[in-house]
Amino acid sequence: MNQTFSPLSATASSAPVIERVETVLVDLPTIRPHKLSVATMTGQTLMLVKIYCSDGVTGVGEGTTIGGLAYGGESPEGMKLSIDTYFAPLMIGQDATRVQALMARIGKMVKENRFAKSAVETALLDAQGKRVGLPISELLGGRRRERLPVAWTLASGDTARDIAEAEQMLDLRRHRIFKLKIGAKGLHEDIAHVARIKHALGDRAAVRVDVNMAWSETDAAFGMAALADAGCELVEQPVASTSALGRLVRRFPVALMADESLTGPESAFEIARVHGADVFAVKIEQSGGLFNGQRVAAIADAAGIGLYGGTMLEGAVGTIASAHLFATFANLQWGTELFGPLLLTEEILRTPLDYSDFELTVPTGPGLGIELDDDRVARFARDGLHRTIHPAG
Ligand code: MUC
Ligand code: MG
Repeated sequence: MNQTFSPLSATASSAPVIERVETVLVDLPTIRPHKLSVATMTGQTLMLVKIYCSDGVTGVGEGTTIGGLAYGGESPEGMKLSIDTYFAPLMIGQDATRVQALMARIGKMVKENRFAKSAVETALLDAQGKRVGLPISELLGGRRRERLPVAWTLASGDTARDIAEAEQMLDLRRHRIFKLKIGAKGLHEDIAHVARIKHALGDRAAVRVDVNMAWSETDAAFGMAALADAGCELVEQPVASTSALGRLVRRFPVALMADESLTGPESAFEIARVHGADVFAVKIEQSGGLFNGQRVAAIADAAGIGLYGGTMLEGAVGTIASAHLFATFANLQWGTELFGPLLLTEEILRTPLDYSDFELTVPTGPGLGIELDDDRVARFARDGLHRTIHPAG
């Protein structure tokens, strides 16, 4: 009775162990300013974590945020500090093959820190996949699709420029689903912006909006009705409060998607319980890792809630970790927005990702199935503190 079961103590002595954990901040410029209601980004900081194991296998994971601390409670700098100071000592010497058990060990000693946990879990899964010769999607139960539809976010802050950008994406056959970032300007101005873009694109493209919680409930009631009239098919997180989402859902002929309210399985269950959304934007970082992302998807499926593969504007590593997860979902009714690497000016992979015919190909190699270009990473690694994020306005 007093004997506690420790999965880690069952480890065979020959099992590979974690020898070293390294973190680095990589600052990359964006191709244009990316304007959200919470911040304007002119660059993105990738927090990369590399795990070195005693069998010579290494794994890589990534954490990002949006606008530093403007989106949530974690920052790339904070993730680096947490991993270096608190995660790494819990990991060194532990069996590298028992990913869930090791994440549970970390979970006991580290509360919250969902983004950092996602980065570390990704690195452990990458290493384990390489070790056993399987892509991460297969470690997660097996992929159901090889390619994922990818939306693009129009967020230049200028309607004519957004229309030109959308036309270019259609011509290139890169994207035909567009998410518009609104909420920074007045309600009427925002609605007119969306209506102009939808009018210009017509049936050639789907138009959705993300308000990033900027509206009051009254604004949202007016706004959702007007957006539905303008031909917008989905409104993402118009308000901050989950109960307000529940009061807005199904009142207007436009789907309502939860994003910021969704912080892992517990919140997913709560939103499902109050029927607070039509769609969940699942993000590996917001969920606290890939396994938790699977749990969120299972809750959505059970509740009849649609699924969308979300992004925290990750670079290639976080994007492909997300892609492996989304490839396993039974339902992915609303596609994905895994365009993060395309928003950055610099390539950090040896072989670039395959974005073609409106979709992203999920790599088939072991682990993540991608290879970092270490020289490129070193070139953009932070040396001193760069300011890559500018406040909204
Ligand atoms: C968000 O809130 O969804 C996703 C796409 C994008 O442009 O920003 C993110 C964050
Ligand atoms: Mg969002």
